[in-house]
Amino acid sequence: MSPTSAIAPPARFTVSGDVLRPACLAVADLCALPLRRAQVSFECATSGVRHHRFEGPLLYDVLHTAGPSFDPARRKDRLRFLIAVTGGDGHHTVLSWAEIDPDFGNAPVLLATRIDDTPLDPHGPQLVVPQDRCGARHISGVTSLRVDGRYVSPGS
Ligand SMILES: Nc1nc2c(c(=O)[nH]1)N[C@H]1C(S)=C(S)[C@@H](COP(=O)(O)O)O[C@H]1N2
Ligand SMILES: [Mo]
Repeated sequence: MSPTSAIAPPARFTVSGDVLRPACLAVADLCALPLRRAQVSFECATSGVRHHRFEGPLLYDVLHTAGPSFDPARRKDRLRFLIAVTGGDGHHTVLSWAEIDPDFGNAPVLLATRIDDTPLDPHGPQLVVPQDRCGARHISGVTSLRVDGRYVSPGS
């Protein structure tokens, strides 16, 4: 094995859907945004209580950079937007835009670039939802962030 073959290429992930600037990014691209740290504990249904330290930008900042296609002047217009986050193994979750928007839930959800001081470049970023008691939304190896603004009440 040559010395370089042990170095995995950086994983890439997409930011797509109802955004003005869709992108295919690497973890290194996230480091251009302001980075936050979070120390989290969560309970896994199968492996018990886990503790991790994460670093990365706010998910809000990542998606705001992509430019969700709502009317920024109308707060109500943001309420129909969802964010689908998917890992390379198909594990996924959906958040609402309002959950992370500073005008609404303002949850400090991160898209981590490091876990426990280990860079996530070869694996892809990890979703970090510090307020969650359960670990299931801490999706590792994120391959896709999809913004979807089609959610309106039936009949509206
Ligand atoms: N991609 C991916 N991320 C995932 C999961 C998964 O199955 N796939 N399981 C989740 C669950 S249920 C838990 S409890 C945590 C466990 O994280 P840890 O083993 O790194 O502590 O990862 C979460 N992230
Ligand atoms: Mo879990």
